[in-house]
Amino acid sequence: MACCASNGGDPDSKKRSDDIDKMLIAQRDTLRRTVKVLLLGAGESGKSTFLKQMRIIHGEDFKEADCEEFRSTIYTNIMKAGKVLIQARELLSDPEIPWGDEGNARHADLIAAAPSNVEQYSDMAPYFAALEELWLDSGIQATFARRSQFHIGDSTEYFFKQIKTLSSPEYLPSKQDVLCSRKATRGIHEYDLAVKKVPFKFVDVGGQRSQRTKWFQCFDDVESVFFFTSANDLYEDAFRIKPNGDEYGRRSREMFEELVVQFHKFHGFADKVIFFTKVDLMDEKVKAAKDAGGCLDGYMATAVDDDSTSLGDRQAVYTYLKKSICTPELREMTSPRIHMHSHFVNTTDTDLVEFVFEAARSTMFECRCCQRGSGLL
Ligand SMILES: Nc1nc2c(ncn2[C@@H]2O[C@H](COP(=O)(O)OP(=O)(O)OP(=O)(O)O)[C@@H](O)[C@H]2O)c(=O)[nH]1
Ligand SMILES: [Mg+2]
Repeated sequence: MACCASNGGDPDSKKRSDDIDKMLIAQRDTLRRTVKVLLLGAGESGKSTFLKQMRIIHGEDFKEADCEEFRSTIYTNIMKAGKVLIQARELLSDPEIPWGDEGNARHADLIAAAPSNVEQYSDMAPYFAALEELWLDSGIQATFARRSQFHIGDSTEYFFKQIKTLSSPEYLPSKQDVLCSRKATRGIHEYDLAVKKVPFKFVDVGGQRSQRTKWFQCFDDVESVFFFTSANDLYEDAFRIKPNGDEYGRRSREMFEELVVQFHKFHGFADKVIFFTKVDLMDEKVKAAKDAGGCLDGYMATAVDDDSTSLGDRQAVYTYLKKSICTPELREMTSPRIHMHSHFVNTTDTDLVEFVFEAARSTMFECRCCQRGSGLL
């Protein structure tokens, strides 16, 4: 298809026109071949972290200047975590948590009064020493040990452990720091890259309640949906480690169900890959439960229907969590046209994400080739 009329015998115009035609054909070909992947799931389930990994592994890696942009996010993350710990220590009861050193109460007052959002080093500098002292206090450590009872960022320990490095004016976030930093996604973010010469378009949408209305705007031409859910939160819910029962599990199930049903209705075929994230945090708990002979912090595995599922049996827990999201009813409802696969992953581990994405990618392409609907979960 010629896009511009060629201008008589002018060879320059003719060449320009031919070049534009070639470019348009190439663009159309790229568009046709592009695999659009939608990243969906609850807030903080690891979608943006996964996208950062795609960028590191297959895209334009983070350079020093890119990492620098995360500094203020990291300052803000640690400041907010400090405030949460101070407040939680005061509020938690049964038993109450005393200060290890009463003298730290004045550090707590300083942090409680500080602004939550920190832009630059000079704004953060007056607070590093207080945060460092607080983190070492046995009262704050005891509070942190009870973090299932309140909400705190999953990278809190990671950043507090290196607060000395963070407090240097020369601090430059590493790639791992970038992966562990947390900023909620607002709006819709697209990222294009090529994997083994196949163009991919990843679409990252915020998972917090206010952002979820935007999900359905992104459904056009989607070939695959990667659904993210935190294995760690599902585990805490399923085994009643969290005080509010099956809240996270129920919400994740409903979210996934709605997604699958909507897709089934409007699109028919589309892969679904479920990523059970934060498996590193869950594994710590599974191990602790195993060491304690199936008990964890006094909670028993009473909540699961299947008696054979033990809190301390990693494989049994994985199977249980898979079934809890992709329920037999859902599979029945959507079979045989929807392909579902699942992976357990620590999204902050680049090697693991590379491995898991490769597995997901090759299964996706296999399924696409044979176009058979086998529920692979
Ligand atoms: N330990 C651990 N932390 C993780 C993992 N995945 C994500 N995180 C951390 O969890 C926090 C939230 O991750 P995000 O990728 O921002 O979550 P999101 O799903 O994009 O959240 P929204 O944008 O609000 O929808 C970040 O601090 C990540 O570093 C994981 O597998 N293990
Ligand atoms: Mg995000």
